[in-house]
Parts: sequence; C-alpha cells; structure tokens
Amino acid sequence: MRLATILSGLAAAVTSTIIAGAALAQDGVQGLEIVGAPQPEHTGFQPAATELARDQQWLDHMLLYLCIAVVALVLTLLLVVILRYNRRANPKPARFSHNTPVEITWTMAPVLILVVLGSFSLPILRKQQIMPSPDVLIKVTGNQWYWSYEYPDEGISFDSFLLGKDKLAEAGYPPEDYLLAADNAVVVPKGKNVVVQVTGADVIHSWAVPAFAVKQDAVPGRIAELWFNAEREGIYFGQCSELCGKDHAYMPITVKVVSEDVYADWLARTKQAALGTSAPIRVAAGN
Ligand SMILES: [Cu+2]
Repeated sequence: MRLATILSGLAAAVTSTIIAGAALAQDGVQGLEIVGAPQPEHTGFQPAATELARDQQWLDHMLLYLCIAVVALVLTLLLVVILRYNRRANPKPARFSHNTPVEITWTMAPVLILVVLGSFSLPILRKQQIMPSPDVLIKVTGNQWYWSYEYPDEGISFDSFLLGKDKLAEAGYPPEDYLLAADNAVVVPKGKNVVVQVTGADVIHSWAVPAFAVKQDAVPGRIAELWFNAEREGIYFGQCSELCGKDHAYMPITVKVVSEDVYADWLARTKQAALGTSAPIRVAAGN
C-alpha cells in the first residue's frame, strides 16, 4: 500500500514534469495542464487529485454496487411472489400471520447493511473533518460575488473574480473555461497539507473543488475548515456551491497546484506584486 502510493506518486511526478514541460513549450495556461474541470456530457467524477477524493469515489462506487445488490434482491422477491403466488397459480392462500425466522431476517439484514455502510463511510468522513497540521494555511472569504483569499502566515491577500470572456485568451485559458477561470488563482504546492479556513462576508457561500473532494459552506460569523493534499500538479476548477444571490454563477474558484520551487517563487513575487494580486506562476522557475 505504502510502496504503491510512493510509486504512483513518483509516476505522477514524472508525468506531470513531462506534461508541464510540454505545456510550457506550447505556452499553455502558464505551463500547467487543466486537470480538474467538468467535461461536456460527462456524468462521472472529475479525476481524483487527493486521497480524500479517491476515498470518496471508492465509497460512491461501493455504495452503488450495494444498491444494485439490494435492488436485484427486492426485484427477484417481487417476481417470485407475482409468479408463484398469484391467484391462478396459488388459488388457496396461506392464512398464517407470523413467521419469526422471516421477521428476524428482514430486520437484521437492513441493520447489517447499515452497519456496513457506516463502517466504511464514517472513517472517510472523519478523515475529511480532522485537520492535519497545515503546511499552508489559507483563509477564504465568500463575498457577493467573488472570493477573497488570504495567506495569513505569508502576509498576502487578494480578491478573485470571474475572468470575462474577453480576458480568457490573454490569461491562457480556452473559451470553454468561461465561468470556471478566475483572474487571481489560489496557488498551492503539490504534496503539502493545505488547510483552508472558510467564512462568508455577507450571505452563505460554499467553497468547493470537486477534484479535491472538498466543499464547505462559508457562513458569515463562523469559521469552518477543510483540508486537502493535492497529488498532481495542474489547474483545478470549482464553483460557489451555495445559492448566494443573482451572480452566484459568476464566482468561480481556480486552484493551481505547482511544485514547491514554483510555489516559493510565486510566493516571493506575489509579496512584491501590487497589493491584492496573485502573481502569475512561472512553471520553469528554478531551471
Ligand atoms: Cu454562491
């Protein structure tokens, strides 16, 4: 398990380096591949970029199989009753009203199913809710209708607005990324524990990034926390996920996961950049 994780991490590192190099050559979105984005006509999950997301998707699939099994059992029982005990096939119905073994079975089976469900889902929920010690701490505030980000340990903060259709190309995004791309992106290092404190300034918003399996309501007057550790470099999109007024659909979330060197370089340049802006990242930094 450990070895597999290390190996897959290594493989991911190698591929992401290759991809980053290739994307840089084509002058992609600042040299980063867009990984976490919704796809037209797709209904499945976005690629899991964190352990939490892998857990969540595994649980979802497991539950689906369990549901299929229950549906199959109930349908089979229904069919048996319809075919074997209809008036023609069984003109003289049984008159008994109690059967203790059957009653015990149909009480215990659902209880067992619930215990199985709980024993798999509660540890996953717990993992989401217990914050690790943060390598990077970010405070997010939802506003009508944009996000404010603050890195309290670094003394930087900026607001993040929707990128207009006319600004997408300039920032390196394809036209499909309208409503997903934001002007000032959140930048985090790969493989580090990022703890995000979420609050709201006016009404309730919700900070959500599907590929990280994180979603947290931003409630005015309260601070809630979420965490993630992104395993793959790239660009990840999210959206406000709590109806917050007329421009709810226009406050996207853009997270760029980069290597530690690129993150340090971005941090240094953001500290020097104009107040309230997130500096563009330089994927080739350090080379
Ligand atoms: Cu909203």
